[in-house]
Amino acid sequence: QQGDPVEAPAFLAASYACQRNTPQPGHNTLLTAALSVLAESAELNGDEGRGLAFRRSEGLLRSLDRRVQGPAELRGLPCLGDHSRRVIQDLLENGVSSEVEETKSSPRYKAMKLLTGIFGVGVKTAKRWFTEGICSLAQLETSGHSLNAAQQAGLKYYTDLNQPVSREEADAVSVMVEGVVHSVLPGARVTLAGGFRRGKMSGHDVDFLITHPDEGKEEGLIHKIIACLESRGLLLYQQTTRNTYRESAKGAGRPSSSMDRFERCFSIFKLTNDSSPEDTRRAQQDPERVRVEADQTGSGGRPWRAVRVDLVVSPISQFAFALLGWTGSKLFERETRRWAVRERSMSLSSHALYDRNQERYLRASSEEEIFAHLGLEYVSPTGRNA
Ligand code: TTP
Ligand code: MN
Ligand code: MN
Ligand code: MN
Repeated sequence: QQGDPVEAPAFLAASYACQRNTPQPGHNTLLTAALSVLAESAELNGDEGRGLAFRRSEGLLRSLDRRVQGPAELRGLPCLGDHSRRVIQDLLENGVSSEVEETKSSPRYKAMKLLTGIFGVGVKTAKRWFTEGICSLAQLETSGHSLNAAQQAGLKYYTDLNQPVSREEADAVSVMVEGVVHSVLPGARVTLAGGFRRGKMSGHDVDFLITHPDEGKEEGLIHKIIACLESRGLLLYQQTTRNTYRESAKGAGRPSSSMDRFERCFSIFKLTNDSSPEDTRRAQQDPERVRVEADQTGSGGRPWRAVRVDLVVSPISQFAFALLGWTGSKLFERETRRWAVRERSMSLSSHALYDRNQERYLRASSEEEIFAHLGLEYVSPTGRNA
């Protein structure tokens, strides 16, 4: 039973995910998938604390550079609570965890996953519907509930939006976005953020951060981008929010607040089947030709699919913070902010870094500088898959 104690390398003993390099997909996918189910189930129950505990365990296992073969190898590792250890032990010994299997097949988990899988539907709304006995899309449609615009779009494009976006599709969307942004504001910069910047091969959406090297030129840009996308018939849905961020003498706002206040747009793009990055590039030079080429039948009987796209506009002075904040993963972000507060007395947001001891903002023009301010070793985007 008692194996030799394994000396964990320093980076494995690190208890914050932002202290570790976490590549994709990791060597323990059986374990991380199982813990992810339990985390998700807790989150869908509105139990944030419990969800976070499972996410931290999952993140730790993702960062290991080898496959765990037995429970003895877990000794000395941080982040793993009793509950997670029990689940991992089950999986290592039996190849399956009854708790995870029961969770996955529970009506509540299945219904909540289905309902929150609708764009525009959060945990609170899904919970209310589930309590009323709604467990399927058909039941929701006949329930007589009035849905807001986002939810209507979410229902309409449900199948497409729940089909993962491939790397190729993300590249095609990049070409579309770059074309539009450069036509409305020459010199503006478009950067792919989110999971694709972390090197993931698929995602639930495509995230872009947009800025301009001259501070102020980016003001009002989101509306011009949307107008142009709409005139080209590329948008199926969009909801735009204006920038409400102002630096204050009191510091970088509530440290717990994860919502930022950039000009941004949650949207659904219309991506034609034949829009490989090359084809999309050609389409912008010769729209007529592609319309003809795209006239072939795709899934669902139409020659296009719906893709979720997030567009965020940042002033250049906040760009490094915005990039760090919008690259993720969500756990990596949470952990970086938690490190900042607890270990450095700083508050980090997607806009700024505030030093509470010095009572001043710390400037940065690159992610490397932010890590340096925080006293963290730099972790490249592909290592942030916690
Ligand atoms: P997501 O697009 O939700 O996640 P992801 O790109 O990591 O993974 P997926 O493949 O499922 O799309 O979020 C990307 C980052 O954006 C995430 O680190 C958190 C950040 N973000 C904000 O900062 N504010 C917000 O309001 C939202 C929705 C996301
Ligand atoms: Mn427990
Ligand atoms: Mn994303
Ligand atoms: Mn997103």
